[in-house]
Amino acid sequence: MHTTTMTRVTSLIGATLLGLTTLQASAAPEIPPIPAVQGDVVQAEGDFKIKFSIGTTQSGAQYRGLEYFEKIVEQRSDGHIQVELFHSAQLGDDLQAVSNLQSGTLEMTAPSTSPLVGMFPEFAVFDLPFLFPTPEVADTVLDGEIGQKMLDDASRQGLVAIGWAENGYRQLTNSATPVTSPDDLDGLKIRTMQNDIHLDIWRTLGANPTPMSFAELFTALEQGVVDGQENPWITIEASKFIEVQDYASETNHVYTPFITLVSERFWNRLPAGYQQLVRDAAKQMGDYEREVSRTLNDQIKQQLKQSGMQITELTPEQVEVFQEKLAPVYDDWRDEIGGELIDAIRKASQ
Ligand code: KDG
Repeated sequence: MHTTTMTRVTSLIGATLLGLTTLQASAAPEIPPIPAVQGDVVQAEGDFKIKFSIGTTQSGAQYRGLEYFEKIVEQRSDGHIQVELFHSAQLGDDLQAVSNLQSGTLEMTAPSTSPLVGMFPEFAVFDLPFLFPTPEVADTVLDGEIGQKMLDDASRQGLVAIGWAENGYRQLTNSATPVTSPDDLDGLKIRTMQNDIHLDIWRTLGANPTPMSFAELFTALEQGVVDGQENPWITIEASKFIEVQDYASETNHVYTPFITLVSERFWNRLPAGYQQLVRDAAKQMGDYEREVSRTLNDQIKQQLKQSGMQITELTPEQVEVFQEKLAPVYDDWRDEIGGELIDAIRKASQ
């Protein structure tokens, strides 16, 4: 092929590539900027270091929240508290990070509540399917009396629970088939969090669930150990599951919160002024993280579609089929979780 056509072809390819990247770039999610720090500098004795480690990746909404937390604490302590952030389970997955807090080798983490149900059975209420009809109802419950009591009750076993943030509504993905009804799940190997209610949910729907740490999930999907998994769109995108999952169904089947935990050993060393500062910063982090999570949720779903993931948006009738099939899960767990708590949360949804 002689040169002129060569250059024309290459410039053509160049142009298309440029077009694509700008499309991708133009589709880049608009993340709410990290807010300015509110509040005065807190005067207190001593210098401290906080290592704050999470299991989700650096490009997720949760890590943005941590960056805001770091900014608040360092500015309002006038540098006397230094914060170092870790992501992608660099300092251990949810359960390892929690035990590092108990032993005092790590100062803070913010896991999902689901893997902690073994330690805090009351958290199981959050794993009940279709419990929170909207994120706002979740906020009402978590920021209200119920949420505060749960934080107080979870401040034991060497931990201090100081706030909530949002992992979000979970969506099913898999590498085998589009899923529009429970019948399509027959025999599908689905990874769940290490949580008996989630195992019950996917067994009840007819799938073949396997509990597994989040840190092992991508490799298990890549190697076909499991066919599918379920997480919020932001986590699906940030964890690059599109590389190993072709299909997704917008099930919104469970709303998972993150809980902000501090090592009690570290907490007891902090002067009261700095304890209040860390508590305030955790609240502001949670509110900002929720804003990022909700702003990104639909944008990320569109971006996954643009990038080739086949997403099924279930009709209300199709969602109802899942809800009816999962109704027995409430009977299975009512006594263990406590009917009073379930009814109180359901009341908050009315
Ligand atoms: O640290 C990340 C975890 O909290 C993890 O639980 C995320 O939702 C998650 C999952 O599927 O494990």
